[in-house]
Amino acid sequence: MISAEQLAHFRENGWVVVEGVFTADEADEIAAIALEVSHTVANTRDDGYYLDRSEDGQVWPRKIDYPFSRHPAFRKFVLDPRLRDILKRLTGDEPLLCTDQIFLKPPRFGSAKPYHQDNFYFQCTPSDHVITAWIALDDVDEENGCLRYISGSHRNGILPHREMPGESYNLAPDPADIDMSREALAPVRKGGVVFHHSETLHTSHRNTSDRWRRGYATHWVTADVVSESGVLDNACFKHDDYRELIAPTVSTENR
Ligand SMILES: O=C(O)CCC(=O)C(=O)O
Repeated sequence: MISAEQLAHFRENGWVVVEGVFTADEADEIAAIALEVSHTVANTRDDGYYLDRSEDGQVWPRKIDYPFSRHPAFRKFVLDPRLRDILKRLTGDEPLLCTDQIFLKPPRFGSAKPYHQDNFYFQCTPSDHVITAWIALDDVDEENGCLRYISGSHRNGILPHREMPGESYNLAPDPADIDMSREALAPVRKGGVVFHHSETLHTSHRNTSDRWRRGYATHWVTADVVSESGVLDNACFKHDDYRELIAPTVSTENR
């Protein structure tokens, strides 16, 4: 599922696109459930969270936190062996799902996410064993807000992050500390996955298209990872039924 070239790209640049991990139909199904679930989230969050509106005036949460806990279809989707096999190739060890989020950018209104490093929040060691797998639920390109990376930034350590003016939920490094000459775009078709190292600088721009841009971000660790932030305390892999969920299904038909 992941070639030697793709592995080398990940090691060199701190990110890589792998197309076709899931089918387009599988992505469509999860995208539709994400919209249903987002209505519940929109009704239970405070105002600061509602950044995005669609043309018809509907308000959408910028993201759904912990989708793993919100719907059985999400659990099955993110623990799929096709995804876990690639993660195992990237770290050399069994991947464990730590936490997850679904980012929603409605047509023409989806807001930007500033440059940041995931491990600024997670504070995990060793950082090489912490990887984000961002699953495209729509075809994603420059227009609707694909991920953008600073290639090689995973080798330069964590930059200080500060609150963005008027956006207390977004912390970002000083733009002067970001080498924009190394910026690369990561367009991907629905069902494809973009993998990034926990210390790779990444961002996404506004959705200026008339299409949705939904992305399911899953954050993975290996068993040796420790954290100073508490992110592991309620990790998905600590749920009672996690082992059962990743167990291979044995067919009883031919017994
Ligand atoms: O989907 C986005 O725009 C942001 C994703 C992100 O920051 C992440 O997956 O770590």
